[in-house]
Amino acid sequence: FMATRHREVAESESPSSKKQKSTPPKVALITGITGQDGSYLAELLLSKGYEVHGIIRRSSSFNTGRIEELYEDPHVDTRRLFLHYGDLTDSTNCFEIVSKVRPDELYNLGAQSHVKVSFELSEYTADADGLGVLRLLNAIRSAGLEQKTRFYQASTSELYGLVQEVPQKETTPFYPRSPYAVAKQYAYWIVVNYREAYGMHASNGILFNHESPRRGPTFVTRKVTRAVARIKLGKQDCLYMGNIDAKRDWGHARDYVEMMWMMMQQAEADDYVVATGETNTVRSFIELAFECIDIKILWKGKGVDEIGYCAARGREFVKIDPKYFRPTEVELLIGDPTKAKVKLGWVPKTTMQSLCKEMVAADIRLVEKGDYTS
Ligand code: NDP
Ligand code: GDR
Repeated sequence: FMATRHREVAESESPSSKKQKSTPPKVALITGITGQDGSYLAELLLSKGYEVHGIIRRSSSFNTGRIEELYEDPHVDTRRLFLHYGDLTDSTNCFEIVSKVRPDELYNLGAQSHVKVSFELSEYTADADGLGVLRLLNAIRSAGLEQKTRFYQASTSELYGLVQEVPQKETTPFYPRSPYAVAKQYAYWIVVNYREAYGMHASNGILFNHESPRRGPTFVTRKVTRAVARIKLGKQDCLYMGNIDAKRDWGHARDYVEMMWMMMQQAEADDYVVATGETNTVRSFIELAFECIDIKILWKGKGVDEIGYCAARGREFVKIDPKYFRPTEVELLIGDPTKAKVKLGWVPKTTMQSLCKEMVAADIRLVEKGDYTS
């Protein structure tokens, strides 16, 4: 049903291509609108009065669950959300959408975003996450929009990879540790290069990990909170994990998309770290999530034999499965968001504790409803 509706949307004419009335709304184009960040950003921009265009991929099953609430009937004249089929690996498609939509702001959030998967899909990841950015920048130029369209690139703390300096800030050298991060390094520099070469308003948001109840279920936080919910409701016995000693600077996706928008409102394009400035181990996130369902996790054993158990319940809940280890790991991420604080007024609003509680509660509701797909 949604797929049919999307086709109608993609083929219909949008207000930006019609004759404008009085003050036209700002027009934004979001790649990756069906993802975690894309859905929060679309909500934010719609709430600010933008006309929002999103690129969605053709899929054999629905991939629009996160933006279902925002969907508007294509036959309603006042609608402000428009969806287009597209893919960052298709240059012609990128050009056609950019030249048709003529966005004031283009947010490039689309990517094969899973670090572990990038070791298996290395070439595809390079194409979509690296060259995809070049395709969009060239589309803006070819459409003659380089002085109109502002560009946001979803850069990442994964660029820092092997620790060179802590906390990590805009000037910290990059040392990418995965095909994903290497592709994102190309993306980062092509954005800087087009800014310098062609005077484009193109910015990199170097965002540290950010999570939410909408986080994909194979990323670590959501994998844990979903498992905790399923264990509480008797749908799962044990949680199998990879490297639980990795440390991450976790924030909330809803807070972070505001910073994307803030970067685009600055007179000058620039690159910013967005982070909370606090770091925690995967192990402590697991402990916190289990605490939400009154299970105190203790640890015994070492390495792949380590086990998380609860003495009071006399049961084991967490085990290590080396299949989740990565060929090269990023052990420690902790960001210094001083520049974003000073120039953008960034204040991280959500602690890891409240984020974890919110995610566990949301997953319990989903499991209670019998929803295993989200
Ligand atoms: P998600 O994985 O949730 O969403 C990725 C989005 O990209 C989805 O909409 C996906 O579509 C789309 N996509 C994937 N491949 C392509 C392609 N070839 N062409 C067009 N679209 C594609 O990621 P997040 O929302 O978490 O992250 C958003 C961006 O920010 C990504 O670029 C990610 O690498 C980056 N980032 C994320 C961080 C985080 O902690 N979340 C931190 C730093 C950077 P579909 O739904 O069809 O799969
Ligand atoms: P990351 O996120 O690789 O930081 O990339 P992820 O949640 O996948 O991993 C975080 C850390 O947890 C360790 N880990 C596990 N990870 C997963 N997915 N599954 C497990 O079972 C598991 N066990 C331990 C990982 O080894 C890692 O150290 C995310 C993505 O959103 C990227 O797109 C983004 O650029 C970065 O965050 C910033």
